[in-house]
Amino acid sequence: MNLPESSTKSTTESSTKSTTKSDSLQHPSPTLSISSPSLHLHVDIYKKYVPSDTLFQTILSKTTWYRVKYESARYKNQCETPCYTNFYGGVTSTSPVTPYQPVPDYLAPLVAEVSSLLNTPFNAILLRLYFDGSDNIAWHTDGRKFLGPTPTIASLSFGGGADFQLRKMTDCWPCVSTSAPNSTGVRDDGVDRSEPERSLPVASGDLLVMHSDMQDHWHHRVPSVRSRLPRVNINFRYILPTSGDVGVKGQETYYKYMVYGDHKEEWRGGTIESFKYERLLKVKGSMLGHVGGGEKRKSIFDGASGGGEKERKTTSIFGSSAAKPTSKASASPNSAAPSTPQTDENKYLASNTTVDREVWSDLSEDIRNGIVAEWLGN
Ligand SMILES: O=C(O)CCC(=O)C(=O)O
Repeated sequence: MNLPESSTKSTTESSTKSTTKSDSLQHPSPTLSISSPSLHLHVDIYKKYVPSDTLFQTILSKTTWYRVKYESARYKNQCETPCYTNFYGGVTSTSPVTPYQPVPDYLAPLVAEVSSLLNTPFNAILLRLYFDGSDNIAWHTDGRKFLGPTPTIASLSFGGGADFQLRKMTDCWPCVSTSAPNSTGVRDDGVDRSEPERSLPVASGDLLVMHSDMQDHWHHRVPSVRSRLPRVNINFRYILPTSGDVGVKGQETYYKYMVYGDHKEEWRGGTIESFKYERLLKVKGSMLGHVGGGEKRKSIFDGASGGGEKERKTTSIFGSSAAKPTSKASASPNSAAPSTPQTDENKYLASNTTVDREVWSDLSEDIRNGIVAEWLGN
């Protein structure tokens, strides 16, 4: 899980700080640059990009958090995101997406600063609160058509440290099945096992930037870890204004999966459940340092709280309009494109035309696995 020397350029000298920037934020050169065109791996890390934790404290005190729930209309069960989230911005404040949350004042200077640093006018800001070590985000790619083919994704961490993990994919999407390896040792789940996973530790104030074509070749995740202190991640993305309806739909997807889930009307009406950090501390604070348990609670199906909550049964968020196979062997082997690996996930998607691929790819691997397993009758 270490970076190869050949693909890693480390810059340890202190960087030149711009005199035209605000006091709280500086414009350094990357502390670490990983640039490997052959591996399609392009990551820059700016250690301590935000040197003080004043902004972290402001975010904790001001941000409203959602634990997004997706309900299955058919089975009346629900799944939840594995961390607390919110989303600001989008293509434009006058876009058809309503209600629209503008970037709040306390984040606007940061967005301007990171945009200036990376020469990208970030307009879609994803916030995540990993309250304790149980909270996580599963393997995924941030690649979406409406972000363009080589999106620059900036990821700023505050609070507890984390391992930002990367795995190389032969097929970034889809990526779920577990069929046997072929003669070259590559499984058709799309994971390239000939390349070791990478793990990049990120600490409070660190800015990690992924760029070039890596979203087409690498998944990333932040796994559960025992006893992690509260951690906030701000993810900066740029929805191309030229992406038209696809961009608007993408923006809606972000709002759905970061803010209101299947409860848009409650959100509009102001009655959807939301959380302030203070309240979470009161309700869950005493559990800090005692929950987590990494592997034990890695599944999103374990529920939102640090313990005590009953396990939830999870079923398809799409209402399972796909025809279930009568047996695994009979699951329409020719229904996907010839070049598409015949994974269970592909079979599910091939027989379920109502699933929006963009929405599907925004789901975490745990959720997708659960849906496919349910469809298979496991
Ligand atoms: O928390 C992190 O560092 C990563 C967040 C992430 O991967 C995402 O928002 O897509």
